[in-house]
Amino acid sequence: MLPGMSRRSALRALGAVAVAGGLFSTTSGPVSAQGSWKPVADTVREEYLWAWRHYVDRAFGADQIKPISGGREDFFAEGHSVGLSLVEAVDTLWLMEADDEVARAVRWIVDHLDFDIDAPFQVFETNIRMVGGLAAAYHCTGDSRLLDRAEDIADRLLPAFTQSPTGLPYRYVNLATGQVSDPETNIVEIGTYIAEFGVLSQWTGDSRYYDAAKRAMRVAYDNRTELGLLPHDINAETGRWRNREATIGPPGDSYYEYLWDGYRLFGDPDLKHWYDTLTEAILARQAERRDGHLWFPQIDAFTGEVLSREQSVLAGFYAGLLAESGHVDEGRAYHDSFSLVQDRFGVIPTFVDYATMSATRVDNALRPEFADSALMLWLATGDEVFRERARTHFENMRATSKAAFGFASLSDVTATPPSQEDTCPGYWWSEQMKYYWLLFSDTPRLDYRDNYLSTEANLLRGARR
Ligand code: IFL
Repeated sequence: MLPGMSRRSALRALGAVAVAGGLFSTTSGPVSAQGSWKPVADTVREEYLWAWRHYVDRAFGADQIKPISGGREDFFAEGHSVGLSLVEAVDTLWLMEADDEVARAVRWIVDHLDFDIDAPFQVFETNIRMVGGLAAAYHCTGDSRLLDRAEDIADRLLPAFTQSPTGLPYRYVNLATGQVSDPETNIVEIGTYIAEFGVLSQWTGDSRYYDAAKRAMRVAYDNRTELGLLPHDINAETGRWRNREATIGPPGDSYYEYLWDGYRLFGDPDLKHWYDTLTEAILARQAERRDGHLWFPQIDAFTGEVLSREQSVLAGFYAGLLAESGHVDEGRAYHDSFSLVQDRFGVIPTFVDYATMSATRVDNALRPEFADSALMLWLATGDEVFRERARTHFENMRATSKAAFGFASLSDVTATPPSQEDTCPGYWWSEQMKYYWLLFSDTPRLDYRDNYLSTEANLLRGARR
């Protein structure tokens, strides 16, 4: 059932109890009246536009604003900001119907964005953030100048693929010269292109993007171990594995995500077959139940031996991916596990060891994955518990990360109060605030039946203009 289609007569409200530091955990609360999510949506929008105004005033055109000092910082290359945060923000602003701000951002892109930069850019990050951000901006606004920019930057990334003997992309490419560097890569950085490159191929009629993305994914798949698993590190020049460890967290996560997404977007049966084969192996070999809770330890891809029971906060996305791809029970169970962590800490630490339920890395760089999978599970099931959990995630972020000029990463979620860092990653503008907005607003600008959000939450299908 798609929740955007049929409103429930009654919605369960968040039942909130305080945990350490005055934060909240999600409990099943009483049933409240229809429409109770609208104030939450309004608050999400207010907070987003508050942060946006600070970015416009203090850091417009910079990759990132420093939310505590109000300074600016580059992300891809020192001295070469490319407006990352505003590129990430366009489709979110558009979904929130902040049309003057969309126009402001588009004007900056058209007048100032220039990719002729003599510096190495990380191919994976540039794709998911810049190609994806510009493609989503085009999808939402229909302004063909944005598509031209997306094509320009994708063309500058292509040498990473075409100069590689295997088709696995190098990690870096110089945007001005096309010089490639660093073949020591991983399956995320070779396999997270097909959504952005695929829509570009679709929209421009140029198949080079799709073909390059798919070829790289195939190389990794063809090298799977006898257990049907993928180690996460690979050499782009030789196509050989560089390690033995399999993980559904980084740097493995979005390789699996894009197999499914490529199938969903383009109907390619190869991608579905690869996804199904690998997922079957992951569920059979890697899934572990502990005290009734589902987890995915790191294992040896050749023997199946458990190597580590640390769980990255980023692995939380996998709950949503499982649900989207038909494994709803497993997706729900994995989200339940992360919900326990959220309830324990308020804000999920970067790493927890689920065997001891302790934080093994106590920071959190405004990570959005728990909210991402809450949205995907809500779309798949219509169960209000996922909106409740996402609201807890939002309220706890608001309580801990809000700073003078924006929202800040946390250096220690276990401190009272949690300590902040003077940085706000670009994905904050694209991811969690958009997930919350889509969960709570019932916006007419999204087709809730048929849409697609990339790994960076760039909207590449489903905008209703
Ligand atoms: O860039 C973000 C994106 O979701 C991704 N990896 C990590 C980031 C957010 O945590 O694919």
